[in-house]
This record gives sequence, C-alpha cells and structure tokens, in this order.
Amino acid sequence: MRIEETHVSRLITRRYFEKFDDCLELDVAIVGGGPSGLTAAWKLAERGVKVALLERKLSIGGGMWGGGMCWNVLVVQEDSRHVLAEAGVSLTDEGEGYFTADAVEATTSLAAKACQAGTRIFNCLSVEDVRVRDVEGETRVDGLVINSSPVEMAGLHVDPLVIGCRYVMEATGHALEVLHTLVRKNGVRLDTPSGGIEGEKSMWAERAEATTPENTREIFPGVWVCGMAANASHGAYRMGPVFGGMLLSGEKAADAIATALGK
Ligand code: 48H
Repeated sequence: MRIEETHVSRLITRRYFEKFDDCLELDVAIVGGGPSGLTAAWKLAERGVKVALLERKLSIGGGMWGGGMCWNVLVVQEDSRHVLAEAGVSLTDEGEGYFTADAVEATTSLAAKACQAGTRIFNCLSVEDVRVRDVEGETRVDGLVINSSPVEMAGLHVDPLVIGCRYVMEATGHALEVLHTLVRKNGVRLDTPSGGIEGEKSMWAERAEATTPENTREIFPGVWVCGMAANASHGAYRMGPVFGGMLLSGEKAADAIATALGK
C-alpha cells in the first residue's frame, strides 16, 4: 500500500473535527477522566445519553493507575465489585468483603468500556471556566469553556472555545476545579450547608466510602459532583486507595442524569 503523508493528516483532522463539531451540544460533559468520571461516562453512554469526557492530561485514568503509593493494586468492597466485574476486570477475593484488582487492568478496562459504549473522549483538553445563563430567574451552568492543555501549560494568551451541555459533571477529584471557578467568579451559592465549598477532611476510609455516593448530587443547577469531588465539596473524609465509592458514585450520577433526561 502506498502511504501519502498529507492524506494521513487529512484523515486525522477530518475525523477529529467531525467529532468535535458533533460534541458542541451535549447532554452531559464530564470534566475529568478518573475512575468516577469514566464509570459515569460508560453508564451514561450505555443509556443512550450524548456524553463527552474532557481530560487535561494525555492519559485518562486520573489517580487510578498507581493504586496506593505507585504500588499498582487497588481495593474495592463487596458492594462495588460488580462495576469492575462487569468491565471484565479480574478480582481477587481477599476475604472479609475486600477485593483487589490490578490497577492498570481496572483503568484500561473502564476506559475501554466508556469508549465502546459511545463516549467521546477529548484528552489534552482543559476546562478553564463554565458558561452560565439565567433560566427562569435561576442561574444555571449550561456549558464549559475549554482550551488546549498545551496552551494552558505554555501559558499562552489564546482564547478558549465553548461547548454547550444540559449537565456538567464535576469529576476533577481533590482539585474541584469546576466548582472553585464557578464560586470564585460568580459569587453563587452551592447547595451545601454553608453555600460554599465545604473542603475535604482527613483519612477515614469507612466513613468516606459511605458518604461518596451520598454526596454525589446536583450541587448547583446544571452541575453534578461525582467521585472525590463529591466528598471534597461536602466537607467529607478521604479514603486512600479504596476505589469502590468512586465507582458507585459514577454509577449513581449516571443513573440519575439519564433518568432526568428520560433515557
Ligand atoms: C480537564 C481536569 C481538570 C480540568 C482536573 O482525581 P481523579 O482520579 O478523580 P476521581 O474522583 O474519579 O477519583 C479520585 C481518586 O483517583 C482519588 O484520588 C482517591 C480515591 N483519593 C483518595 C485519597 O485519600 O487521596 O481524576 C480527576 C481527573 C484527572 O485525570 C485530572 O487530570 C482531571 O480530572 N482534571 N481535566 N480539565 N480543569 N482538572
């Protein structure tokens, strides 16, 4: 076969911009490709929701690759192992309700599930702001302001672009980037006890695992919090390399949003 380099370039640009153009109006835009965002993406796409996942880094997977302290094994519990099992991940029953999985297998399997279900993934793309609108007297987030990660990293003064969506999913983990920007720039109140970001508490894995799904909710009109961001926004504890709550959080958010969208 003869290979023409410019044709390779044409194929890439054509397909990429077709995908990008189709994602300018989404049902759900997920910010962050960690375990919670990937699970949510998979489950939303499976329900027929038009969803894209935006990830700043070259690789998706967030904090899942390294298990604990770069020792790439992770732990899930009895009530969440079905998510990894459904993704085809091998689990080892360690007794007393603990299961272990290879962190790399778990990350790549969730990513494959999300892609194969129909999620459009944009890596190397950073969310730098939100779009807000007043809808019937209520301020609502209905889009994301995005830029190329290399532009962000180089500190170049290049204006961003915007994608619209019915719901944003804040899945940026400990950093809570979407919520911090929303609150700082717009002075709005979140649906939390203080009306602001409550912050993250120290390690208490059992409590943290219970509260992660509980705190997974619409925290501001149009914005769902998911994964570690759910706990970090609600003043809850951290859990270390126990990943069950992340998976259940993604599953819960996807189910609630798909249902709200009538899917
Ligand atoms: C685009 C962005 C932006 C941005 C950040 O941290 P994550 O793995 O998120 P979760 O919540 O799915 O999983 C948390 C888990 O990995 C973890 O840290 C745990 C369990 N910690 C417990 C403990 O005690 O420490 O992934 C978030 C992703 C990352 O890949 C970021 O690069 C990405 O979000 N991201 N992407 N635009 N503005 N900000």
